Amino acid sequence: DTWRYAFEEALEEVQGKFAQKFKEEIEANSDHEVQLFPFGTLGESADTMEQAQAGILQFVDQSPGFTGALIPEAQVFFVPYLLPQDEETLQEFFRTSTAINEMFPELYAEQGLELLTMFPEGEVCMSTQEPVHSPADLNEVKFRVMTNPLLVESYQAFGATPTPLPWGEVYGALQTGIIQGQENPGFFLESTKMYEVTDVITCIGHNNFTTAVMANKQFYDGLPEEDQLLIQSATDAAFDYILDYQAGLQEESLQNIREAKPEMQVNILSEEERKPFMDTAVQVEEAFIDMTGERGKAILDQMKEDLEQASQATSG
Ligand code: 6CS
Repeated sequence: DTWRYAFEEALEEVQGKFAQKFKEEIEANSDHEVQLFPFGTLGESADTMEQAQAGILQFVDQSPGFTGALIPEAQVFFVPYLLPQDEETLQEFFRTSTAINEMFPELYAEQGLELLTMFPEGEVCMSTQEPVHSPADLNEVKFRVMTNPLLVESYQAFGATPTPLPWGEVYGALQTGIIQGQENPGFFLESTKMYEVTDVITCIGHNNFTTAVMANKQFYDGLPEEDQLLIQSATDAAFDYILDYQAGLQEESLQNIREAKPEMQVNILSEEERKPFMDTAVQVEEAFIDMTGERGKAILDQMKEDLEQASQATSG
């Protein structure tokens, strides 16, 4: 039989690479076929999530940035400076986190989804028309964020005017001046040619783009154990593959952008310049707890514990 799998990016972008590896593993080890639906073939992220919940799709990759209404707790990934900037610690965290591997699956299950994995896609940087060296520089900047209330809080705290939009509208909105900024990991800034419609890239180390892959739960629960194990091992293989695939990708992408547009400014802010952005974390954390209550707080606390353990495991 054929399993349908949609994701939010193109085939040769990170989510597409993950999906291709997953497909390869499933097809090499079973008679099942996986049909891939890249961004744009079935609508925006909100559409593919509905299709996955309805069972029209068996698999979907949807980033927490679009899961705000469905699973508010997943917004924890938008507390600035929560995730470590050190690559090794970050990867250890995603591999071992109790919050990710035990708590989030329960929340996704309530929405009819079997959470298979979450993985990082790279450091998020801003791309804007004018240089950004402090929150004051974001004043009056209409800044596109994914459709997620906590990201709105976060960019408000950064001094901007956050404007939630689905991905498909971003390039056009920058071109026509409806917005003047957006954020994304380096590879995506390059592949989607954000440098054509913005002039400055600013990295402040505030986040790493997290995404999630899930199956329709009814479909998954109805599978024989052997197929569930097949899906688990294909997920594990794709997870390892995608972390390896990303080694050096951020720097390489920023370099390619500089080559494609030599006048592009790429600014990596200093610790001192980052400070006022870092100071907003407390306020965004509070907003997160206001939005999600006890359950959100439990996830946040667990994540902090997991991060601490990941950091200890990788520093010694
Ligand atoms: O900014 C966005 O909406 C998109 N960014 C990435 C890296 N992946 C998919 C998502 O739709």
